[in-house]
Amino acid sequence: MKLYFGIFGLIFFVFSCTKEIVTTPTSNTSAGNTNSNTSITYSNLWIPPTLSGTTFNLSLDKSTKQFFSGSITNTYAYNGANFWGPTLIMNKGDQVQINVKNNLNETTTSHWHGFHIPAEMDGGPHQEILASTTWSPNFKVMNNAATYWYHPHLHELTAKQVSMGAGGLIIIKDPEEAALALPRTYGVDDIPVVLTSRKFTSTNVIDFSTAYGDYLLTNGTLNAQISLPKQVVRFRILNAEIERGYNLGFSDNRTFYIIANDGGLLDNPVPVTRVPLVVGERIEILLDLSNDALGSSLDFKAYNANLPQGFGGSEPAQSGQFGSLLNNKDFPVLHINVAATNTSPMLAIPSTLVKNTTLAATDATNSRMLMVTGGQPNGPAFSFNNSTFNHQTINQTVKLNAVEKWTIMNNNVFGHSFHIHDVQFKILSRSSGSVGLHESGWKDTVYLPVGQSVTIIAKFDDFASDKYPFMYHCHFANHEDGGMMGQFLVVP
Ligand SMILES: [Cu+2]
Repeated sequence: MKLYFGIFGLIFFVFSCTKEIVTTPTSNTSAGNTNSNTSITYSNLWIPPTLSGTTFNLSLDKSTKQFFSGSITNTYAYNGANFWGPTLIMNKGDQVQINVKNNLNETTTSHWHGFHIPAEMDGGPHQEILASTTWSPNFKVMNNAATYWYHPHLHELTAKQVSMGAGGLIIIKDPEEAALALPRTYGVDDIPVVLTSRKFTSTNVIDFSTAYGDYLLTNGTLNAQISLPKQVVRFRILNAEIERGYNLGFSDNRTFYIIANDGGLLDNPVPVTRVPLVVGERIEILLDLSNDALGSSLDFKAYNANLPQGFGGSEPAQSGQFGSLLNNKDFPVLHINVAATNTSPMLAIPSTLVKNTTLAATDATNSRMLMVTGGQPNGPAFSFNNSTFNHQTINQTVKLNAVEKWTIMNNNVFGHSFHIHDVQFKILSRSSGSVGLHESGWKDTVYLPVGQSVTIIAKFDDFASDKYPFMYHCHFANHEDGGMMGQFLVVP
């Protein structure tokens, strides 16, 4: 049996490695400074087009992308993209309308991840968009300037539709952010970096039944490279994976600066050389290229080898449901070529950003506890408090304007990524003893390591309804589809 799997694994590995990647005509070949023994053919990073204003028209369509030589790959994408969708740019305070046309032949939904909006506009599992119909939510943009995203959230089809490519970024702008000396020329010194990986069958069909991909897609681009000006640049990074976490850094181990978490800018830039990013989380970073030589290159990398058990993608297997060619190894996510400084360069890291209000444990008016359950071999799927998601079951009821502490305990078998709709929260404490400076800002998604608990605090203001619930769930789409999700009402 062992021999059989060994041979099978070897055949799978050799086969998978022989996929010939199709590159864009403008690509060039260069040896990255961490790949001196192998020459990688890069493709230019796809920068999603932008939509702005107060009316946004999205259509979710079947599409295709030529990832590899041979068969073209069927995908889902918004507005005619090959994979993924346009970046929506919104201003805080605007009343916006979004028209989402579903051109698939299956139901979908469209969730505005991180947004503080009424539950009936949230695009969760209850706001179904049937095939060939259009859903038109209308809401006021109340969130801080930061990077958010939209993606399907239909129960039991989220993993499939996200794996097929459905998703997009949302950038919110506000006056506080605009007043700071930060790079903000989209695609020039303000770069979207969406990380996800996919597994493909022998005929280049996306396999949406697995937790981990064999091939990294950065904005949907295989082996992505970008030319960046010799100055301070900003990355808006989203982990749009199914389960994989990332431990991000640069190939020369340089210091970079975290300036924003999921829901807004931090008080001050946080210098780091590595940062973990689990599924659904976003960070914005500043990368200082002003001292790099013109024409030099470096890699933005996932330092994913030898991470703790329970971190998504740390499993050693190279194939099978929880294996992939990228598991438990370091790999590049974006090759950077240093180009000429542009006309209005930012050349310094600001010392301060914004003054955030905060929530302290003493502000809490109520506490509740969630336990990660299930997920044992041959047992029921992962859940919270032994309650599998059911559309008709309200799991929690929160009073409007309550400030609540939620402790999520994970004395279970694997790590998770915990997301709450409606609110931005602060992480109060981790049982491991420390909340990282890199996660000290407003959050809507938090890493839940195995064997640990995390306590968060949030105010549930503005939107009460005795009819429309919000979701809380694991953001591993396969866990969420399996029922690791609950719903709460905010009541007057
Ligand atoms: Cu999970």
